Amino acid sequence: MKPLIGIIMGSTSDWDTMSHAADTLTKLGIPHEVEVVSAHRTPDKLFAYAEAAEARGLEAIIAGAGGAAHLPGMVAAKTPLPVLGVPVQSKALNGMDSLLSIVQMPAGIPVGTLAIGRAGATNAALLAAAMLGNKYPEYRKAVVAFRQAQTDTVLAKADPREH
Ligand code: RP5
Repeated sequence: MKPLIGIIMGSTSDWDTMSHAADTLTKLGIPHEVEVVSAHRTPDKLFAYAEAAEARGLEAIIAGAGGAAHLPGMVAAKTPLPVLGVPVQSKALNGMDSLLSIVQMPAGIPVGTLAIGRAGATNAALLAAAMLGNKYPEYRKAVVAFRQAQTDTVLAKADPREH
């Protein structure tokens, strides 16, 4: 199936984090692609990827990066598709650098910014799925089922001593 969501990241070292976005989309049955696209190491590839994304059939892009994390903002500048940014936890500043450089976009080019690290990657996938759910009833159903399963799991293990 043609991918609907593009997951990109600045480095292979981001995969530990961004794999949670891919795993979540897989669980929901949403076709996606995964690729390393670096804003500063492969800037021409970044432009080509962002410019071609809509015509290739992508409907949203999840972009993860760490440090001076300009990938999500630059991608958003080059595509009309919604871009969800995931701040990867950096070694030097624990991801505060990533978070601030992704979330503080000047007015005019938005990046929907998620939490630092694994939670952000997982939630980026869930948010992308919720967006797709406006158009594809099967993905809306998949998100509702995911949430119900999560609720059932918590309710079934209410005593923390049993974990
Ligand atoms: C960013 O620099 C990447 O998104 C990564 O989080 C960070 C470090 O990259 P590596 O030096 O590990 O390749 O571009």
